[in-house]
Amino acid sequence: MPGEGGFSGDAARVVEDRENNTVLLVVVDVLGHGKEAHKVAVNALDFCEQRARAPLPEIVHGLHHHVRKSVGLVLTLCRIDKEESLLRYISIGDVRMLLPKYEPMECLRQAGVVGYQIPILKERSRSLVDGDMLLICSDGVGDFAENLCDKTLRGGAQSLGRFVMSNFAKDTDDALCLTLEVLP
Ligand SMILES: [Mn+2]
Repeated sequence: MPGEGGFSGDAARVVEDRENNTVLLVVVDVLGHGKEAHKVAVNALDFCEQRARAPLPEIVHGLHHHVRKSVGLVLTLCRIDKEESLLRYISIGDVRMLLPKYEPMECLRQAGVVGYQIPILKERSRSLVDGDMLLICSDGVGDFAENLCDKTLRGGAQSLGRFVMSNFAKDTDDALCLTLEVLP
């Protein structure tokens, strides 16, 4: 968000586990803005990275207790199993995850704020195919789904991320878009 000295309460991390052939993706949006929110966001990502091999509900539960005394956050946490070509995820609050390409879908989110109140966590899954694109966006990114076309999707994950951020990032909130492409 402009005027926060470049500090963002939105943050993402990708943790690759070569031994298990999995990738953990974390996107958090901490309530509030600026330096303080950024500190909590980095702390939350570190927490998730340190537990990268734990079951997803366990990570979210642990994080809920970990940030309880600071400020709340919303998140999408997912793990991709490359061997099974499977995406497992938990999404709490307003961090959208979309797979716009084959069998387009928006992943289900549960209401709640990690650190304040979380629901009974439901891990969901969906299989991935080669060429699949995945976007995980904070609510600082406006609605772009209708503007995704073959052309924007063909350019790969980086150009898709750039397209979304340059056209749909709001200047009233922090904004983050993590994009991923499944390569054969
Ligand atoms: Mn936000």
